[in-house]
Amino acid sequence: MKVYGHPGSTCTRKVLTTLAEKGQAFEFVTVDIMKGQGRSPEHLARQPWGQVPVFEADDGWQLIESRAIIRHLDATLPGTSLTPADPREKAKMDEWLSIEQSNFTPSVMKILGQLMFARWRGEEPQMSIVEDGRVGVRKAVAELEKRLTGRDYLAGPGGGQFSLAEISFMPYIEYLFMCGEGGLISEQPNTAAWWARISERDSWQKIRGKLQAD
Ligand SMILES: N[C@@H](CCC(=O)N[C@@H](CS)C(=O)NCC(=O)O)C(=O)O
Repeated sequence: MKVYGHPGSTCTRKVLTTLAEKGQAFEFVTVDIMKGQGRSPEHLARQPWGQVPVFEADDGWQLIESRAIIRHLDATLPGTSLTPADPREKAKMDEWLSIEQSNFTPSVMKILGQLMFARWRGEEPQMSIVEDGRVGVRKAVAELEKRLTGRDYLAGPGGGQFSLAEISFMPYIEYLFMCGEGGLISEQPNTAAWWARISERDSWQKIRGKLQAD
């Protein structure tokens, strides 16, 4: 199997973390989106928006969209399940994946767009956009904080189990810390303890930190 991606891409990292959790070997094909390789005709044929990641099975079957890919990998690969078996707890996992996609990540991207990408382009960050992003992140983190009261993970019975819900949040949280906005996470005790717990996993330690393609 192959993953077309970029090591610094948040969406690629969800797929790589899932594969690391499963202990699965695969071929990584770098598509250097920083150098415009996403816009090549070959890549546009795989991903019409020119984005990464793209998953390709051994028989050539392809799948785009990071959250669809990680669900498919978890459903089909051997290894510890990253999805709760109980239907209500699975629904909770899906709820969190949706909150991450619809509420948390768009606000994080407002912050990263200014404090990371604008700076890389040599532009002054627009702090009104950053503040707007902080408001959205605080709202989502307040919900994380409530959910994580007396629990270790977002979904699963009892104190919960590490699941795709955690994997979907991790790359964005790392980038909040990298651009100096980690306080949004670390100032909330349950969320901070959860982040410490999940970010020390071997799978994440393998994936995190790398920004550039080789
Ligand atoms: N909804 C897509 C979003 C993919 C996405 O935004 N990928 C980014 C990297 S994290 C990308 O390829 N950006 C380059 C571009 O948009 O040109 C997914 O979840 O896979």
